[in-house]
Amino acid sequence: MLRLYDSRFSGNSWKVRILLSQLALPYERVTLDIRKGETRTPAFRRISRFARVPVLVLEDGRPVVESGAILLHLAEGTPLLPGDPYLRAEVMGWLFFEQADLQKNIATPRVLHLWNEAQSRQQDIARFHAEGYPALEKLEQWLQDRTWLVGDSYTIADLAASTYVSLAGDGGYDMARFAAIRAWVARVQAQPRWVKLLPDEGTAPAT
Ligand SMILES: N[C@@H](CCC(=O)N[C@@H](CS)C(=O)NCC(=O)O)C(=O)O
Repeated sequence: MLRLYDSRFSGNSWKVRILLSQLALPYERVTLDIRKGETRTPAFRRISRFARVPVLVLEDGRPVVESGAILLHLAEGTPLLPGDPYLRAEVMGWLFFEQADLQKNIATPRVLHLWNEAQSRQQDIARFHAEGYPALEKLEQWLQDRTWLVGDSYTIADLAASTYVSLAGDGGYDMARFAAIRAWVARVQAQPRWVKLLPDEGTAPAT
């Protein structure tokens, strides 16, 4: 059986859980506590060369690291990853943009808020916002006259890009001005078998 190493509040791990659900793939879940250092143990580093979740261990024991790589691997041959080379490149373009421009700029302020460090790290948060807002503006612009990021159907590009964007408010981003993004996130979250980050979101310490 597939085995997913994740953590409860990890948006990158959440992407993989959404896709596993949407593809109806059974898996075993191993949830680590980042704050307790469980991603940095020698045993976990043998599974994850970057000492981070998510990691998907395939049925033959080989690990796949990096959320984007896991999504690409799982979605191969399904309608969530187009077969056409140009459309595949477009999907990958969004996966790279999400990692380079959106993920860290949203995830880090969110973690600082969740860990009650926002007050003491205001300058850091402002720096992340200064890079995150222009990325959100580019996404907003793209979505002005489109339903989905690539082609005319939902793909892993929408799944990957929407996860952290949907959590941006937790990191102090004002999302009121991004109407097209908010409508697109709602469309993504209405897809069949989409799953929430947590059943009891926000009620426990971030890990
Ligand atoms: N680019 C990686 C980022 C993974 C990542 O940042 N994982 C975080 C949780 S969301 C983590 O494991 N952090 C543990 C640590 O930094 O010690 C991906 O997309 O999978």
